Amino acid sequence: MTRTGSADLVIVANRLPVDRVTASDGSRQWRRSPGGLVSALEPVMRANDGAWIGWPGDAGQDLKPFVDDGMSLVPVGLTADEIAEFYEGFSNGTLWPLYHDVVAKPEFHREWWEAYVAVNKRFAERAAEVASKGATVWVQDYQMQLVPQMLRELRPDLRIGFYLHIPFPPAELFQQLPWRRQLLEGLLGADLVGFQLGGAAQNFIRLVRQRVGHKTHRDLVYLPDGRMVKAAAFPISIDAAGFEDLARSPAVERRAKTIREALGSPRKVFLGVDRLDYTKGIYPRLRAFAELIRDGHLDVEDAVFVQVATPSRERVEQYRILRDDIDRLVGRINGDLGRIGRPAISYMHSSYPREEMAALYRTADIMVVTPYRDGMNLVAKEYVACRFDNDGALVLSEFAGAADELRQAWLVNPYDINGMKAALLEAYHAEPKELSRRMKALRKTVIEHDVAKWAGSFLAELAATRPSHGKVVRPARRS
Ligand code: GDG
Repeated sequence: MTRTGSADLVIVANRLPVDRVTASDGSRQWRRSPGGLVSALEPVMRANDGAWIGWPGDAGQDLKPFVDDGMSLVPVGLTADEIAEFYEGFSNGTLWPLYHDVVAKPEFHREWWEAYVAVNKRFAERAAEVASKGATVWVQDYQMQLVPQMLRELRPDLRIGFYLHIPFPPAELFQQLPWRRQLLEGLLGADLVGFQLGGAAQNFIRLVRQRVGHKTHRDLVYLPDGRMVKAAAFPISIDAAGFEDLARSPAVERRAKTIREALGSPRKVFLGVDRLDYTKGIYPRLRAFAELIRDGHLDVEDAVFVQVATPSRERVEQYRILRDDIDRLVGRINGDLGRIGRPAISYMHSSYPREEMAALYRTADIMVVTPYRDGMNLVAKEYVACRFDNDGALVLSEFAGAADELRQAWLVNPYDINGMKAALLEAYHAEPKELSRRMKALRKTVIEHDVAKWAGSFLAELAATRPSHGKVVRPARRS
């Protein structure tokens, strides 16, 4: 019999919402890592004696649970081998490329799978210990797909939700996975499985019918034991008001002005902001921009492309190759097309505080978001939230989940360089009236559907899936 804990709401995610940092006096401290998920869940966590289970981000330590700023945090340690096999291996070398249209080739290794099973088990056991009787547990993302089933076996009294932040692939691709059935069964441990888009939920339902043989009807799976599992779309969003407030602050406004001057006060600034990831389509977007200069449609005196690529998964081979490819491309473009003090591309491989991101969004006349495949893409929504003057243009890939909602963007196919060139040029020459018409509509969507609404609707739906079962999550208290 597993001991039960006191948390009425438990979040299980690969990472804790804090980072270990070394202070100036050499002591190790926790720093809250800002992110939409944390800020959306914080109020509801406080109202429900919430606990967050996750990996602290470095090897070996098994730290005691602790309270940070009113939130109970439960660290799960990973060994160096587990980081290599569970995290860099199965999560980021197998599932990530497989779930993103095999943009890169997924690798299948049995040792990686075994590590994935072992780590998911550890997370499920921790969740079983901290959850109170009848509590709600919300499991996050592709690193944790076996947790719902493992947890249900340990604690059938719980109400369990799962949310996938990345795309869920069509059956034709998912089928490649040697452990396809185990992953589907893992997810079916949840009462509600949430996806970014309706198409992903349908892919899941179809696979469950074909591969596991359960009866399904529309968005429901009927299990032999009488339990039902619902699969539905909950498109994630951002703290839109928080971003807008930041963008309106005098410090950010001043910084945006300084950035533009430092760039040589060009007529128009193009901007890309991404984790340095092969799914994000950084390469074709820079090529499209460079060709516009080479062809004489744009001039480096008038236009500059600022690309921020945040370091990511640097120990994974494909990410190292990508970094070299982008370095080489930027070097070649600037070598061929730049003039003294006027590079065509201003490239930063670095991460910045939130204020600097807001200042960059304020500086950018044309935001370019061109992933080959993306679950949602929050950068596109953050840009829109910061454009309170109703100006600025968004060029957005059709293959980002965000394209489903942000219809008034200039939508592009990142595989079609000529199409992208035409859209970049159109956005560059767009009249203020056209920009304002589009941006107003985009802003309405982003402001009305923020991340608090996303979390609230998922939790409400989860509570409704088994109304007579378990405790009901209390809504966040308004401050
Ligand atoms: C996954 C899915 C889905 C980036 N650089 C810096 C920085 N960022 C912030 C951005 C944005 C976030 O990171 C990136 O979110 P995205 O949605 O663009 O992409 P992924 O990291 O791939 O996220 C994605 C998301 O999960 C949520 O479900 O939308 O599809 O792949 O918020 O602003 N933030 C700071 N400095 C940086 O240098 N402070």
